[in-house]
Amino acid sequence: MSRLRLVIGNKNYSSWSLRPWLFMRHHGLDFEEVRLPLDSDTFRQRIVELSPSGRVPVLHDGERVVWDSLAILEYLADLQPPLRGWPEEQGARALARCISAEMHAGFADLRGELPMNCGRRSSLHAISAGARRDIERIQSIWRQTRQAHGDGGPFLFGHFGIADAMYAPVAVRFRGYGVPLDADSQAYVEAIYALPAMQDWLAGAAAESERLAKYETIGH
Ligand SMILES: N[C@@H](CCC(=O)N[C@@H](CS)C(=O)NCC(=O)O)C(=O)O
Repeated sequence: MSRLRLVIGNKNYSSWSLRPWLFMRHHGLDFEEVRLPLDSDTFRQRIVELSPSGRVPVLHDGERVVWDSLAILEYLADLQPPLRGWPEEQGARALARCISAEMHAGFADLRGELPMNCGRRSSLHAISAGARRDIERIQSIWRQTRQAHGDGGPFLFGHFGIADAMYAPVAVRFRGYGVPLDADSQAYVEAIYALPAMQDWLAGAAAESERLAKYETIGH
């Protein structure tokens, strides 16, 4: 039995769950996955004893319980042997923390209007000024980070790390809702989709049968 257990929501919809799952799968960590479909009786019954916040994702490492996607990513990066989470160089590390925190706490309009839905393949007719600002800001973060630190590979700091895990759900939103992107951002979205771990998540999402109307009726 594996020591690590990650409790997640639906792969189709749970953007917060995707972050640590992708990081764990990409790094080849052995873990047990417990999937609780959002808005279900199973979720309501089981989450109480699994997650102090009542939300997913939550990681169990033996007796230790770690919740909140960013805290989980940091915890995983600190495991022995350590995983490549933050870049080494201090300036790059500070930037990686800034953009991850900005993602964690911000972009409310984008989140509200373009919720992650892995199965979605149709454009939105109308996007609010606020969501447009979020989309521009994210592309400028990606562009500037890749230009300054992206030489070693196709990810924000070259190699896949915590900042990429934080932004992976945005790649799904951009692709699913057909958001037009600049060439660099498009290439970054493709790099996220090309990860074998991402393909595994998407295959899991495609196999799910639950459909939540609040995510499926947007812009139709
Ligand atoms: N800040 C948290 C947010 C987690 C969150 O909002 N999770 C949602 C699913 S994606 C959830 O558990 N919703 C269930 C509920 O609120 O009942 C994180 O980063 O993990």
